[in-house]
Amino acid sequence: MKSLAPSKLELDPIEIASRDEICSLQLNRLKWTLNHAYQNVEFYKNNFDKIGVHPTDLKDLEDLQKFPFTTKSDLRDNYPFKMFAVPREKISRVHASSGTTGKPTVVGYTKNDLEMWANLIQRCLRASGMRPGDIIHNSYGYGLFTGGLGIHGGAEKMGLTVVPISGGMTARQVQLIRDFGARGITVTPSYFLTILDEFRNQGVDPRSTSLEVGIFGAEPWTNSMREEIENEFNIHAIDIYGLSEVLGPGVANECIESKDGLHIWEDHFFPEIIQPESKLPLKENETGELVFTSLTKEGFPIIRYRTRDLTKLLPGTARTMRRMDKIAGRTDDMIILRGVNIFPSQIEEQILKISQLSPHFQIKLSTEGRLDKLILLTEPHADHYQDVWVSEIKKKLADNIKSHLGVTVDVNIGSPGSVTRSAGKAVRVIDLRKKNNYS
Ligand code: DLL
Repeated sequence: MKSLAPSKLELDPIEIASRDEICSLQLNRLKWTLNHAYQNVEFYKNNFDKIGVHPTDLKDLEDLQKFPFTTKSDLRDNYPFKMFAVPREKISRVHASSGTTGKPTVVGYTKNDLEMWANLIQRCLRASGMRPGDIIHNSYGYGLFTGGLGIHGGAEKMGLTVVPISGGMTARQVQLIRDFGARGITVTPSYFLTILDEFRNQGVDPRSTSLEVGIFGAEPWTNSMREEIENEFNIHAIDIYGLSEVLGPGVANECIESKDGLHIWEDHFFPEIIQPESKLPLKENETGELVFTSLTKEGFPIIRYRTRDLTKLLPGTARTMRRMDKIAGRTDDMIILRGVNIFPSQIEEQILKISQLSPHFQIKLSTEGRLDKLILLTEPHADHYQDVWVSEIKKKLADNIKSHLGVTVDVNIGSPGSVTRSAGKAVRVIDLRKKNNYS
């Protein structure tokens, strides 16, 4: 595959500035943010006062550790608009995360915030190999979810031609990718696999399209999945990360020339990694929960937000800004099966080692007697389907999971197409033990 990396001249100078320059910008912006939040959001004022910290206590970047964390339930308690730091009339747009339980989390953006978001998406698209004039097929959902409109704003600003198709209507997705000749696609990796199936259903070789780059995020995906997608489609598969509470897509992005983790746009977000139980800070290269503080947001500043995402911080490579490793999973996605901790991404890796199996899967947890049970639903590739080897493959996958993850699971191989598909984020785990579903 040819190199699509931008030249140094195309980058924002801060992307490759010295660490000193980045840190000094962060310190100034952090001071501004703490003050802005304290003066304008009652929640932050009360939260800081409760433990006796004041924005003026921040003298260097480490001092941020003195300030309290913010959690999802804090945002819910302040539903809908109480976390806004500007009068409601200054908020140009709201987004909300659906949330499987209780109230959604509402976030708001001023005109300047939307401008900053568009600039960062532009940075992400450029790092992913897109160039002004390209066509981008945007299959992230439009609406309250930040994926569709977030990408859209930055793509237009960059001078791309945007196809705002959103999720769903899979046959139409294939038709428009082919008819319009998109160079890039933005979509969840699981929905992209569904699009891949549709190419095959229509008898079209997925390697024959104009697509060169896929920018995948909104859910965890492994490097094994990258390999699978890059081989099947002959494209570059690039990771984009973000969350509504901090921005939406565009908090961090991989660079096409290195594909070695996601560079965090540190001029706008300050990352920390903490040990989730003790909440103590961890060092570079130590895996824990990712925590973010915004540095420039006006409408919805966020201080030390506990994302629940598990990763580690790494030094810069293609950019001087630090990287985060691919997300291993979420603290609330972790399955504890008979005392063993498992993430769906570890199961994904084992499935992808077996060439006859498709990458679609779902995990069902139930209780049998006193024991918890994990049933793994998978399916073969349509063109590999032969009854004769199903029991052999079942055993192979169960054995691999047992030896790599240390748990016994029941593997169920259905017919091709039997695993439920989604047009956005995949629902990987159905937990019947607690009688509620989460993804
Ligand atoms: O998913 C924003 C987004 C849209 C990101 C499109 C990338 C592309 P939320 O719905 O608030 O926002 O969900 C945020 O999704 O805390 C992670 O658990 C997960 N997530 C997002 N990107 C990635 C990624 C959007 N690249 C939550 N890898 C986050 C793994 C991701 N997980």
